[in-house]
Amino acid sequence: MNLKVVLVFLALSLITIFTLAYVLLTSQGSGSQPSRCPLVSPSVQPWTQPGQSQLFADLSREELTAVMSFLTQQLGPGLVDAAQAWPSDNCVFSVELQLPRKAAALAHLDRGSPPPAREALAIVLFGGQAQPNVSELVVGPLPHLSYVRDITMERHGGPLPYHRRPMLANEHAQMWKHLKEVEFRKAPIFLASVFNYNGSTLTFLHATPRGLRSGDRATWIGLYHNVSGAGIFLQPVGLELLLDHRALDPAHWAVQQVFYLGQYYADLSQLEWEFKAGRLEVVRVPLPSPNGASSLRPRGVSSAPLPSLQFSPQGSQYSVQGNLVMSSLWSFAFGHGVYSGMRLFDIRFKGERVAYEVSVQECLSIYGGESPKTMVTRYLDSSYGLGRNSRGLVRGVDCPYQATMLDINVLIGRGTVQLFPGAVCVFEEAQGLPLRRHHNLIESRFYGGLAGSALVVRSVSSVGNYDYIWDFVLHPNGAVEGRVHATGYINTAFLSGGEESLLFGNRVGERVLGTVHTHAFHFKLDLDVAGLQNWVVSEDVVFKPVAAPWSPQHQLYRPQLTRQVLDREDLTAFSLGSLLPRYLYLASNQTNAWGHRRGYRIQVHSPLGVHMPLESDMERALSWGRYQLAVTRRKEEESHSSSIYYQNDIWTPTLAFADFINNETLLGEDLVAWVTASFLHIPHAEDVPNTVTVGNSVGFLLRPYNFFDEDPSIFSPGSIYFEKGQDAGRCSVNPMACIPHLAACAPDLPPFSYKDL
Ligand SMILES: [Cu+2]
Repeated sequence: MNLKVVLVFLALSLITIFTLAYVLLTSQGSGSQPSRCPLVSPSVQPWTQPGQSQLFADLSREELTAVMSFLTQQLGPGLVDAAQAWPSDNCVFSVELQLPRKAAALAHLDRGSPPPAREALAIVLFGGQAQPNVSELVVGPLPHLSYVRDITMERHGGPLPYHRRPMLANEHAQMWKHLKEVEFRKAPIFLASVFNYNGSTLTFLHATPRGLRSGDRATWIGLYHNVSGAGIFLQPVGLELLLDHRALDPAHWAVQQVFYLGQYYADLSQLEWEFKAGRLEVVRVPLPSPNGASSLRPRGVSSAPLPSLQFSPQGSQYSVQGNLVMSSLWSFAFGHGVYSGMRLFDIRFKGERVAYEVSVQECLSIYGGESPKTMVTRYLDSSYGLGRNSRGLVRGVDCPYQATMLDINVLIGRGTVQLFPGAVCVFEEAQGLPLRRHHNLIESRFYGGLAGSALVVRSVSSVGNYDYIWDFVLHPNGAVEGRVHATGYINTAFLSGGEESLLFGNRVGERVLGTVHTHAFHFKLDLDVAGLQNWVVSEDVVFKPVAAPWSPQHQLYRPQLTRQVLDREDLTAFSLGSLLPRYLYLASNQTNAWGHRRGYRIQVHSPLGVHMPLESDMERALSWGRYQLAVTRRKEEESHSSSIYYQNDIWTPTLAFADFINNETLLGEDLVAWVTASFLHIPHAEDVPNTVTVGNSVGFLLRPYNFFDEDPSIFSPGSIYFEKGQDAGRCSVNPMACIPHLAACAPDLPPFSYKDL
């Protein structure tokens, strides 16, 4: 090869190298698109491994539909779709998963037995029978249905009287129709002049329970101004009516009482008559503006920057397969009861089960006020349906933008399946706080730490005015947290101006009283601490005087442990306001490397709650609220602490929680801890338009206590350690130093879509 050819070749090579370098350098410049990060939002995988259990998975659309058609066949031609049914009809009100018995579930999960039959629980309203009743039917086995078993008697100790039934859409709609078409016609001038009523500007809210004794179905109904796009809850007009709708034939319904500005009247005709005669004191309430106090439309600058985003440059560290969520540390199955809402099963840390079930049982609020609707209100939201009232969550607001969104199918109140797209979200929560850290300043210099990051599963129940955000949070140190935040609209009453009004809350609008109420939440924590056999242990400390051994004339007070095994249920029922032992844990008979019983500690995160006085005739139905914490022996017949039938008959509970506590031995038994978290809410100006989540959160924490031999988070990926003399800025030394390189890519965010309004 001659020199010329070599030079030309060299020149061409140099040009190519420079061109390539130029292209590469400029493509990383500020004006160009950065490259895409690896996949960051794991999509939901369908079931692929047949060995994995579906025991706790909610019924699928196909399963719900199959159960519905099977029941339609079995129950005969008289069955009406619940969406069209009248109280005098027979209809299937709801279908959901019938949870398997624990023994059968564990035999399958732990010992390879065949899975228990997958079954559905149907609640059927038999309004068309000679003795109208509610029946609970177990239907199975899925997918090839062959039997229907009536479990009403075994579960409730007798038939369920029909007056305890939940509300059908038609009954609800007919109540309003009755008011509009029968009652309002008795006072056209009063309604038009005082409330600007034009036929569509008023709407209604119910108080529950519906009456004053068992068998009643008479509801106090409050009227509110209804303006498109604004929450009605802050717009009471001051008029309330008591409608008796006990008769199965609405033709026999009647308004029994009318309340207006502190006075009770026989009916609206009387009010109209007094008004026309000029004898009625009134407060005219103008129609609220659509952009008024109760509107959530943004006010102020609209072009403000969006809140900061959290994203995982290396992709999310968890996966979701059907209803199974797995990370390198945790695995659990989740479900979403149509009534009871969020629940987790078979929660395992590094493959070892720590809890069989962690679930919400009830969500109660008790109101006080001058108006009859307010003073009788005790909402038990499980009867309205914590799952039924969930809806799609909004990316970037309700959950971090990159969360995995999961759909829910429910069958309730109508004969067809409803899909709530994205009503549950799973995400990693970067907590902006080290889980642990230490900067060693004494002797050798080093730093070790781990950023706090937890796996969260969330859903939100929008039950009428309020929104309850339910979170179960799994931390890298083996802790399991449950928490609920309350937000949404407060309930209000018309501010009559009477002297006593302010005994029931704060004024939050021109004629609006934010009414005092309690929030109480009940959780079931079926822990299995290193097996089923557990003990309850309390530990605390007392100061004991001791003469200093080396100088006996000096007395020291030194703290010393007290340890006690609480062996009976009566000792583990801690009433509201009583002192909880500072440490209370469930222990196994297994020991850790240091000879201590492996345990999980229970902490209740709640201010001092408020409970209904024991003298109240409704207290027994709410008796779980007596205890901030109670540990009982686990029994299948003590699966739930509340019942959906209490809302419409709160006076005769069939299975009161207080009866679970009957001094049985707790030594080496399968135990359930029941936690009440609650707070008092005195609404104030800043609850308008919505209560904020800040400060309105309660819950519990389950923490390992000698369960491990050391803090297991030392094995967590992402642990940081560097020491003096090392270059902490080098990626090979400190993984945190790799972040700028990893984060040079743009996260491949899912598109925003929302289809659940
Ligand atoms: Cu509240």
